[in-house]
Amino acid sequence: MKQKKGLLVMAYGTPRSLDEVEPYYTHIRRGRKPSEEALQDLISRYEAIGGISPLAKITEQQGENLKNRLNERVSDVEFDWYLGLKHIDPFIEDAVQNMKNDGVEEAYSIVLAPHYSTFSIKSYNGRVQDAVNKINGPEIHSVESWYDEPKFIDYWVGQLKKVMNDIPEDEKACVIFSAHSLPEKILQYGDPYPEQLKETAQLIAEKAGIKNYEIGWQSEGNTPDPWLGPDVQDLTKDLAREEGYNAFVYCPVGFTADHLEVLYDNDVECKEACEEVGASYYRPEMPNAKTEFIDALADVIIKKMNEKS
Ligand code: FEC
Repeated sequence: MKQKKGLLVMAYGTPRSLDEVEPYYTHIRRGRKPSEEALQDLISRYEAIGGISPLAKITEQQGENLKNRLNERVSDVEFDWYLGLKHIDPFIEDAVQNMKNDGVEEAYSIVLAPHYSTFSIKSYNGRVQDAVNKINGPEIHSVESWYDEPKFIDYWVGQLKKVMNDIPEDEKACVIFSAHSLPEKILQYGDPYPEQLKETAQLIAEKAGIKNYEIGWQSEGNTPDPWLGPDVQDLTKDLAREEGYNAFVYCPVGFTADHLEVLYDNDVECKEACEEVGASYYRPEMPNAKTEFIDALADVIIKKMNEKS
């Protein structure tokens, strides 16, 4: 008989309607309501990408497909999957409680973001362990990062090569690899986030045979403290003016899905920066729930299972 195990798939979460934008934004701001101006600004960004983010649907498909792929590949285990979100229900704590209610004794968890930071993965995994301790819940083994997972690198190599092949010969292109910016203070604590992004970029660039590439940070928050830079839009303008690039290929490898930070911050704002300097804009497709990417995540979970045994 197959052993039953839980699979906790965690992601950022997104409002499912414009009415949910305010509570969602308040949660991101750790309980402080945004000003009316900031709220309207966020609503207008959702409107610009079609009214609402496709992220909720994509996260659901990623979790479902990962569970199915693991059940195909691991013959003696049957996984049930649970969705745990950072900033909207079902929250991470709800997922841990649901596992406990269903009698799950052992589970694996993964965040749908590749790079480890105290601000991101550490806080997801910390919430998992706090919830487990509180309800004496299932034993949960949490993945910390998967930024160099070979099939994940291969996914981006494939997409990048497709885009590079279509760039006309008279365009001098630069690839910009990026992740979500974080407050610069993470550097004081030796946070591995910037190094991991650098490594992801190097691995993809080497395998795709890309010489002209840079690393940038995007989507920085609206707070007075300094954030990791260079910001991708400033970088675009500086590189066009100083190095003569007239095409930019954006690879937001810190994210896995089409959502606001990609559909707006890249496809609207970076595109505007390109237009300002007369350069062409390109962006490879995001992993979403594509088979090759889901298989990479299955590898990550299987490695975690082997680590334990
Ligand atoms: O709805 C959607 O489609 C977009 C979802 C979304 C994703 C996402 C990923 C990350 N964030 C990270 C860090 C921060 C920090 C702040 C912050 C603020 C926001 C706001 C929205 C938002 N984030 Fe986000 N992020 C997404 C959405 N994020 C909306 C608030 C408005 C704004 O600033 O634009 C600043 C919080 C503060 O005020 O103190 C920090 C990181 C990731 C990638 C890892 C992950 O997915 O967890 C890191 C998707």
